[in-house]
Amino acid sequence: MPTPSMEDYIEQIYILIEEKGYARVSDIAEALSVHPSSVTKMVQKLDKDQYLVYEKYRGLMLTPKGKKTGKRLVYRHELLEQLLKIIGVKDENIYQDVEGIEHHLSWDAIDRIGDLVQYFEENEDRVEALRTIQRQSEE
Ligand SMILES: [Mn+2]
Repeated sequence: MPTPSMEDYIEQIYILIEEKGYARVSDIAEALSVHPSSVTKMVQKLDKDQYLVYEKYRGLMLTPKGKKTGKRLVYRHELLEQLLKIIGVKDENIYQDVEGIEHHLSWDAIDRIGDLVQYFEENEDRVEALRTIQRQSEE
């Protein structure tokens, strides 16, 4: 199992490759606000654990294992953003809150949250009922 820090790197590398077709050490460092030397170190570890293949002058490529993991991590992040949005968390708090919780939930919990998001999305009245409770508790 990847550590929280490894998860952040895999997630970010996956996003960069999806968006630009490649992920350079400098881009990863910028996206994660870390020093390039930390990226190089982590990339070597991810290579050793077979999430990616890293060649100094050719860049890096995710392995099938790395792609599968990256895809799941991006899904998890997006699902948690959806959840926080549905339950009425302010937009300005959503990203940081998700970054804070995403590594600490089991995949079982993620699947159940997936059900909950679906429950609300299937019927707008359910979201409205929640908003009614929220308005009451704000009084
Ligand atoms: Mn994230």
